[in-house]
Amino acid sequence: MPDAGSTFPAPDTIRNLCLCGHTGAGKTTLCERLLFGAGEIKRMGDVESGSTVCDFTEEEQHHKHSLQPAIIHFDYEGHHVNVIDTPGMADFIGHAIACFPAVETVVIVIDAVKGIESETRRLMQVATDRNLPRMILINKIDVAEADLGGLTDQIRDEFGGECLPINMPSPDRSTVIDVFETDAHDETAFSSAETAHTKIVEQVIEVDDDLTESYLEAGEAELEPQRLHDAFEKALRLGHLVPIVYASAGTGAGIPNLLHVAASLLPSPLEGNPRPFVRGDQPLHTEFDAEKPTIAHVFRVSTDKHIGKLGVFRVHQGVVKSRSELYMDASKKPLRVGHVMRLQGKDHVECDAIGPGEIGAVSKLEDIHFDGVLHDGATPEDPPHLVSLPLPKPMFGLAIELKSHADETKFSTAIAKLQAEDPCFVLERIGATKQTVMRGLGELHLRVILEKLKSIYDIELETSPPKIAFKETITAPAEGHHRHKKQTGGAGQFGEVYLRVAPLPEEHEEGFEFVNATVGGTIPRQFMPAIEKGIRQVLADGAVAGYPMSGVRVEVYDGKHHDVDSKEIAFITAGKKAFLDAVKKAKPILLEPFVEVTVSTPSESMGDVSGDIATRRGRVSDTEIRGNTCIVKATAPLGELQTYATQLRSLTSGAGSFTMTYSHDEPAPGDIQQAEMANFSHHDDD
Ligand SMILES: Nc1nc2c(ncn2[C@@H]2O[C@H](COP(=O)(O)OP(=O)(O)OP(=O)(O)O)[C@@H](O)[C@H]2O)c(=O)[nH]1
Ligand SMILES: [Mg+2]
Repeated sequence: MPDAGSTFPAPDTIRNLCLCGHTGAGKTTLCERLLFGAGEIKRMGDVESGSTVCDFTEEEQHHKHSLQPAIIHFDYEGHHVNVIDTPGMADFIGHAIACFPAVETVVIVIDAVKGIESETRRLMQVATDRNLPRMILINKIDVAEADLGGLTDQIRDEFGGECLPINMPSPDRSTVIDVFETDAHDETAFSSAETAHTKIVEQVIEVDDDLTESYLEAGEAELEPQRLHDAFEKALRLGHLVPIVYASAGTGAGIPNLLHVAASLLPSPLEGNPRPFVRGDQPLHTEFDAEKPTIAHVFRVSTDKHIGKLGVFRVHQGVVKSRSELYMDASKKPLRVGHVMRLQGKDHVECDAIGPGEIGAVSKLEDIHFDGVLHDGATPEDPPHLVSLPLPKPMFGLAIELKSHADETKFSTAIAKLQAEDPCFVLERIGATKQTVMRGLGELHLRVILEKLKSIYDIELETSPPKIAFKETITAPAEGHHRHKKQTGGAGQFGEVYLRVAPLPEEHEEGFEFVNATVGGTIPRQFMPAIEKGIRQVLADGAVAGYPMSGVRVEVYDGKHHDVDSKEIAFITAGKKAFLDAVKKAKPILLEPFVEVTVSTPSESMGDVSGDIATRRGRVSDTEIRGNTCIVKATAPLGELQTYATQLRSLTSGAGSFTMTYSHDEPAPGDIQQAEMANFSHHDDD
């Protein structure tokens, strides 16, 4: 219950949902319609003129696509509804997935004309894996060529018979007819309202034995609406039902029904599935109770031009109050929460408190970060955590250099901000190639980052395809030996090491194992860390071509020491050289990274695209034609794809796009390995 001075909605009146789906399905336009329908805005903006509430950044208005999540809220039928509009382009899909922990329902929006697309599938899968209730929204029903009946069948074929319409478009598609709550007999655009009603009721009651029994005995008339409602929530929670709804953000058809479904039918926080919180390795059950200690998960960090860093969170327990103190993860430093606020696109509405089950934001907290948990600090050693969602791993890289070195400090501040905002953007210094590389999910992703660096931070970069970061490994067991002896003036250095190396399986987590198998104190225990240190230096710097080495087990089995001359430094050198000696005989090879690429191309270019992938040592694993678009899936060496963006543009007259994620490592072609190894020389340092 709200305490004196703080007002927030009761958890059973809150609904949180996110709209996600393939780019262009109409999510941002739908949000505009929802706000308009709920009376929050007086005029509807549109994506073309850049006047929507959700696509409010300069980059979004320029590209006419959402590039980051936007949060809106409205009240409807006595309920407080939060909706997250997410970007649908594959390059920015990490942002969409990152919002899943904040909502009870994932609404997958499908374009009625284009049908099921690549991101539709991906998002359905992630939401299912995460055990989140799903709803499918078929948008653009106004478009005459849309085959609504055909698409509905296809959805049921592909995603399962649990996908069932809870409303149906009218024959002229200007409105929709509810078929779940009312036993309608109106005419519909396809199939019939009666059949749809029977199907949905029968699907829902299956989750409740008593309800099934009374239905079989007395028919629908005896079903109490509340019990049917509870069964509906349960069916959603279990994934036994995925409701399908129809709408047109363009004409407004189906929007009143969608508002009603969102506000009153979809699960409240109390009716949703519990999130996988843990404390240490124990599951932690959170309760939407304002009196309990605060647990709020930060699912997004953004930078606002006027108020700076903004942490957006979802409260899973307790309350986040203005002017309070909270802790972030295991940090012992208290965070002073200034004002908390609710978000409406770019606007912030300040309030006293964000209650349990709600979504809110806090500004000016430098220490807040993505995927962190805000809590009251009662158990600092064992703070609550949310099991992280697997986000796509960024693999598309660009080597960068600052045009002006005067920008260096400015650049590191800007990059830190961009990284905090974007869970799928990384900047890394690759020791082996001495390059600084930025990585993202695709070419457009990095292009937008370069645009932001220029427009917001006034920084310009030179970019080039990065050199490939190979990895070294061994493929056979071998033995190595080194006796290090040095006499410089008075004190000498002495250490002797015998060791064996063997390849480790690819799945090995660290990729390195060090075992002391000496007996009888031939090498005193205190020198083992020095030997390991020497070996780790080789692992980091490379043994045969200057790339980091992994996948090696090392067993030190014999050696000699000297009471006076054996020092740490002597065993570091002996370990290093014995290891190098062994690696030379252990059939060392270079591995190159392979990625999984998903290319979307107009169907007529499919042959060219597949042929081109083959010339890049790629293997096509799947091709699928959807309307005029073809999706080609392949695995290929990352090194062959560095300039792929340009090539794909020319193959498809600019219409193709692709994304890639890390797949696995494979031995590099022999000629490349030989050239890399021939170019490498050790700088001896003893
Ligand atoms: N005919 C018609 N056009 C629509 C409808 N909804 C959206 N559009 C148009 O479809 C295009 C894409 O709409 P958006 O709302 O930007 O789509 P989105 O899903 O937000 O796209 P991303 O932000 O890229 O993920 C725009 O030109 C809209 O005007 C609809 O119901 N009917
Ligand atoms: Mg959008």
